[in-house]
Amino acid sequence: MSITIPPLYAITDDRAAEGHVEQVRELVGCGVRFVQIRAKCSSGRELYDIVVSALEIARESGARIVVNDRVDVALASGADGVHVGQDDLPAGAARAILGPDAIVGISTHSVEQARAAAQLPVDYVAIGPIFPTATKTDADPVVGLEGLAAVREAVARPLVAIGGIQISNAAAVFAAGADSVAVVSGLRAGGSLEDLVRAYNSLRSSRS
Ligand code: TZP
Ligand code: MG
Repeated sequence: MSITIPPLYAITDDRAAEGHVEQVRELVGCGVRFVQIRAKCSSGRELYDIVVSALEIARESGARIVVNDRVDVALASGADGVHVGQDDLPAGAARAILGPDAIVGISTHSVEQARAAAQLPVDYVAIGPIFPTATKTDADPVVGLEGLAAVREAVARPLVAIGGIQISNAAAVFAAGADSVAVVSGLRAGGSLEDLVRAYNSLRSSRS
């Protein structure tokens, strides 16, 4: 239960023109080393097939793949781990199912939730939305940079910030204490994906 998450944590997007496997291929090819497959519109069978194919791609470069929501699919596919929300299987149950070597991450939306999550057998705590986001239609209220800093004070676990993060505001997110930024739209703004990935990954090392 001690992993190093790279500064950039990419999440696949149901709305993208390319499917999830193609997104993983592109992301990994451009240097991303940690990807969450978030396929809210896929059936269990479809998600399983996506994750198996994504793992074949990721293994070539040592990138890690975690599955959003579905502990069963993570186990069956041999994924690196799972990311659970407040309404999914409890993190302790996910850990019991996946074992000590799997990555288990959890979404939180307040200081209280983050503090509680840090007591669970998780590898990282995610907090958000930091900024307004159109990606998650049922997103909780915005936490802001102040909320992120308060969570940083309260939580010693690796901290992943999510929600509305773009390359233009990511430096402020790292400065507020995030170890990693989880990004959906902020990787799809056009231009060179490789340059963008490099830019996100260089921000944490340059944080003051
Ligand atoms: N959880 C909190 S905000 C969010 C999720 C899955 C969406 C993040 O998407 P974007 O496009 O990076 O704002
Ligand atoms: Mg969930």
